[in-house]
Amino acid sequence: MAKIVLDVPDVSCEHCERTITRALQSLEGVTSVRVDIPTKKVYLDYDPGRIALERISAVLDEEGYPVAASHSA
Ligand SMILES: [Cu+2]
Repeated sequence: MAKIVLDVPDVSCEHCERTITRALQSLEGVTSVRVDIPTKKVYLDYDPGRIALERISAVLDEEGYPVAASHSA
């Protein structure tokens, strides 16, 4: 299991939080999603053996929330 923090600058409100949480929680291999609106960060627990970070980034991109940077947590 890996923990990662994504910088997602377009996060601005609870609507963004819901959209991102719904999109990521439905992905196989993602076990936990937490969006922090004030800091515009997404905290993720995921299994790198089941889903690649690139796939997670692509899904966020499709939802309209491009990832600016990622950091291991
Ligand atoms: Cu919003």
